[in-house]
Amino acid sequence: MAVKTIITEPNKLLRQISKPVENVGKEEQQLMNDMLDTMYDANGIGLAAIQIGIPKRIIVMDIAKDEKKEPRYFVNPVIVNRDPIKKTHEEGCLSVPGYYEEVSRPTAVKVKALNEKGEAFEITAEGLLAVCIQHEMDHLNGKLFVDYIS
Ligand code: GNR
Ligand code: NI
Repeated sequence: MAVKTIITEPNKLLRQISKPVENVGKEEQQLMNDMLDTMYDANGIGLAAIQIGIPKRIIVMDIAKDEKKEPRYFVNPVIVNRDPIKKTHEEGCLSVPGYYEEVSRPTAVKVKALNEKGEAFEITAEGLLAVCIQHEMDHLNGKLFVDYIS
C-alpha cells in the first residue's frame, strides 16, 4: 500500500506529454498498484501516472460504486473510434481541486490498450467510463478539463 501525493495546479508536470511504456514489467505493475492506492485514497474514479509525477502513458480507473472494487488498467491507450454524438457531463479533477464544470465529449469511444499484464485488449466505453477514459487520456497529453472552458 503506497499512497502517493497527487500533483495539483499550477504545476508544469501536468502539461508534460507522457511517454509510451515499452514493456509492462514489475516496475510498471508496482506503479499501477501505487496509482490505485492513491486513487482510492482520494475517492477518485481514475488516475493518470503523471498526476503522481510519472510521465508514462498509464491510467488506472474504477467506476464501480460502493466497496465492490473493479480496477481497470490502460497502458499506452489509443482511441480508435469516436461516436460522432457528443454529450456534456460534469467533470472534476483531483489535480484541479474545487472546480467542477460541464465538458462536452463523444458519448462513446473505442479504445485499444494493454492491460496490467501487458496483454492487448479493446473496449468500447460508454457513459461514465467513456467520460473518464477521455479525461485520463487528456492527462497523458498534458491537457486538463479546465482547458475546454474559456
Ligand atoms: O475522480 C474523478 N472523477 C471524475 C468525474 C467526472 C469526470 C472525470 C473524473 S476523473 C476524476 C479523477 C481525476 O482527476 N482523474 O484524472
Ligand atoms: Ni483528472
